[in-house]
Amino acid sequence: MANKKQQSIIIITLLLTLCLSGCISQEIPSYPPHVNLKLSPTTAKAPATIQLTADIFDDGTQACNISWNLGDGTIHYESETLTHTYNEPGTYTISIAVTDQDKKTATVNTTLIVTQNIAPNIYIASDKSTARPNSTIQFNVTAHDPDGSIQHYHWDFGDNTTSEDPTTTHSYQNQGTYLVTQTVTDNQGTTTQQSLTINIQENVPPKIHNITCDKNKILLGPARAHFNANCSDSDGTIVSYEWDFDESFPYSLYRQETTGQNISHLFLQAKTYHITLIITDNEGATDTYYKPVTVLTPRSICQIFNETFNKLSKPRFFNVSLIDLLKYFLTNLNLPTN
Ligand SMILES: [Ca+2]
Ligand SMILES: [Ca+2]
Ligand SMILES: [Ca+2]
Repeated sequence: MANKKQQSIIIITLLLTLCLSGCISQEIPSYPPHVNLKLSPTTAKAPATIQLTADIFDDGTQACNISWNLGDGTIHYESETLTHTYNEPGTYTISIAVTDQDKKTATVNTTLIVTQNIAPNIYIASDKSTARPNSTIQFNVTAHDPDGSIQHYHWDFGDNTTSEDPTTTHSYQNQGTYLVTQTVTDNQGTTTQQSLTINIQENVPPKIHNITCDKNKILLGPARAHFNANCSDSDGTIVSYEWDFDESFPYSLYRQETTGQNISHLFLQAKTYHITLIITDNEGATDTYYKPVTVLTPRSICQIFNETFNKLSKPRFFNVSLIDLLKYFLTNLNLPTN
């Protein structure tokens, strides 16, 4: 019995050994890799920077080989993650091929749509287009991005100075014409520009061309005369006319006018008045004009005639005709001619 029992144990042991050894030597099947492909972001505007991630699962003991085709002619190897920029709008087919150690390959495709970015709209303005040196000019920009946001403002004032503020002020030191340019940049890096011109000019002083008088003959005093100042200011307006009639009497006594482009004056003395007019433009520049006006009374005319007659007649009375005498007299009167 014992021998039969021992024989049975040996047979069972052999059978188990044969069975186990057959099972171990059987080849374990290899599966191809499994790939999850992810894009971030999934939609974008050009230029679009996309992050690509491949989650790879494989039953092998060695790393898989990776081959990317990014759809715009770019081929990339090895890396499971990468970042790529698509500069042009379009529909791109992105594929990744993963091959395991057993040469089994999994290929995954996905589609990326890159749309056209819309450039920002822009409008710029200044509070003046012509200004004086060192005066302050205000600049404003209104910008809008229909499909994004404005990220950056940049002023170029044309005199090698810049500003990054949307609303700003600037002054120019020198005369000249300056091209001012604003550049706005949206969140995709697309820019839009607009320019305007600023002229910087010095103020042109006003000019008194002449002063006319309504009396072109002898003014008998007391006599009233009317004066008109012919003036201009090529780049502004004349804001004041200040007259000085060289009057020895206080103006307040006779309520005489001293301002205005057209003015009248009551002359009370027989003498030569040195009239002065000063005009001022809207920026404070002035011009001055002098006009002599001789005022004579009948008595002073006779007095001057007598003095002239005596001066001429003493040495050579008989050589001087009456016409010559009158010519000399009138010449020396210094009469107003206009
Ligand atoms: Ca495998
Ligand atoms: Ca945009
Ligand atoms: Ca002026």
